[in-house]
Amino acid sequence: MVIKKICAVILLFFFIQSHAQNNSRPYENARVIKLGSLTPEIETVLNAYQVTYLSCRAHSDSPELIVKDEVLHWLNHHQIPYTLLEKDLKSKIEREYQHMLKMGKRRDGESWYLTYRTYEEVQDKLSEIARESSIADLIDLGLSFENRPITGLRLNTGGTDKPAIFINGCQHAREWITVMASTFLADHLIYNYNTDVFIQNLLDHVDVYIVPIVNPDGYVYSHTTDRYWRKNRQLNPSSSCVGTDLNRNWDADWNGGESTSTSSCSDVYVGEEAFSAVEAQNVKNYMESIPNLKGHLDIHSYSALVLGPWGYTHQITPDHEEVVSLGTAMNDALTDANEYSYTFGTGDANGALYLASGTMPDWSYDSLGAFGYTYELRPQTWGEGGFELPESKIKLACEENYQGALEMLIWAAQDAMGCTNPVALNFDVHATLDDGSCEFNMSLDSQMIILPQGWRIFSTYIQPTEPQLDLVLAPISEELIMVKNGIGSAYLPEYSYNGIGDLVDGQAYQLKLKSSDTLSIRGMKIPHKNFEMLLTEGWNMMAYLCDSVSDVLPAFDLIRDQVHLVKSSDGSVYLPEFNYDGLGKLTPGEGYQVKMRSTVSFTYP
Ligand code: 0X9
Ligand code: ZN
Repeated sequence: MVIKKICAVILLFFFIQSHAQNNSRPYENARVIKLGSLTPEIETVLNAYQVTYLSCRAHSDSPELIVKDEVLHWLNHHQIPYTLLEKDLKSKIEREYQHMLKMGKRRDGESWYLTYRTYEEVQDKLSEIARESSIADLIDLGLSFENRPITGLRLNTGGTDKPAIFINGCQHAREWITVMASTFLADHLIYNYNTDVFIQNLLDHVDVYIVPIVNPDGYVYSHTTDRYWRKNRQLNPSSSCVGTDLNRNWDADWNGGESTSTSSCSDVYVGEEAFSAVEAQNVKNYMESIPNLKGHLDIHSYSALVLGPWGYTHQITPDHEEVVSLGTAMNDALTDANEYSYTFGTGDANGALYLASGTMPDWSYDSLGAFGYTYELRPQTWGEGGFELPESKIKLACEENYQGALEMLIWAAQDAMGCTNPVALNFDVHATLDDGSCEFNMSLDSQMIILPQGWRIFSTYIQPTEPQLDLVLAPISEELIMVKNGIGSAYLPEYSYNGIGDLVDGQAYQLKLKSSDTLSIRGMKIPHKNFEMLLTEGWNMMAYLCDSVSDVLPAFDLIRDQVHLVKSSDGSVYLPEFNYDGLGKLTPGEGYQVKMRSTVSFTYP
């Protein structure tokens, strides 16, 4: 009786064991080889045997392949040269699983990065990070084909309109290190925010979105059933082959023929159409909703590369110089982190990789205008572990990825940082956060003008250093609806249309604000006592050029016979003909509509 029970327990144990993890099963008697050379004839035969291409190079000259003995026999028989890279793939995968079993329970702090983690463990980790941090929120990008949540973190320290970057791992299921590295990135940015002023400053300038697993179904499948699964798990109509290569399903040269296939059985299957893969569609929708997205990192493995746009053509982008400078900076940071050499390139990275159509970062660049890069993390070769980077190297890869990503944060932050004081000489209209670099010329003057909501006629006694009207009004551009001059030209900030051009000394302008604001203008004072302005017959928009309030009557005394009326923003008028003065004072910052009986030259007394 007791023995029976023990046997049952043992059997149950093996049953659970064998069902919990079978991702090595397809690799019974499988080996990895590197082919000497690949001809179209050989390729046809290999495809018939359904070999798995590890480097996923559609037309690599010497691909790395997973093969069974029947393929080796065929190669031997035809004297086709190859080198054996791995003679027992199954044990390699099983060893990795044993490591997860042994180390999996140690989850505290840095121990989490000692072994690879399941989808559930990653979900728990993200929730825990969000719960414990005040700057991180869980984000929900929708569901996968098999209804698993695609989840990530948004790091936001407050404020709006900040530049943002988006980082994702695991478009390709088997690239497990990318999940570890992107989780590590979120985890450590958040931790360092509280301890490191530099990181604090960076995160105060840039929002960071991190989604470690954009392909949950594939990732789970690579843990439970097939360690080298690459695609998602979407069913294909009228085919028994499952899955679309997410990184071929984006609408940038989709199905363009570079490392692509229209066969649903291929590892680089492009899908029915662009965004036919549920996960690509959902992640796309989310990315499109991020305001101000400046950069994107799509984390893959393996090869130790940094790839900039474009990946589908050898042509260079219009931003090539900046693409290269950021790419090189990131590549150096990845390399320097642990003195492990990474290579940067655009296109096929000078032959280090291959061109690829329909990839995610190319879509980010082409459709969102965000600089999209691919990282291929450690190792460089299959010999160093391939997709199964040894657990002892997980932390190293994570640190490299962290340093590389930091360069993108610095780059994105620089865009936002600058001198935000409009009165400064080096005022930067595009800066949203002041970096303390403002320089002031103390011999210059400035005028503060309080502007109410709605219509108002304004003028200044300052000759602005930068007279372009849109620059003069940049500090209030958020509130500004439109500006008109006396001859019917307009400046419309919403359309970035400046039909007025430069602010003209002595002229007043009508402007309309959404709500009241204060404008400060810096430059040289207009010497009003020498400043002659022409008041033409009919209506004029006249500036007030003195820096203090003065009475209306003496100001117009010399030309009062030619003046029909003077009117201010609030409708008060001065009618010399009737000796009626509803205006009283002329005020700096205000402008006046003046109707003349004839043209005269006028100077403020
Ligand atoms: O083929 C891919 O999708 C990526 N490589 S992987 O081995 N992780 O599958 C590379 C895509 C980017 N390629 C270029 N920018 N050339
Ligand atoms: Zn990949």
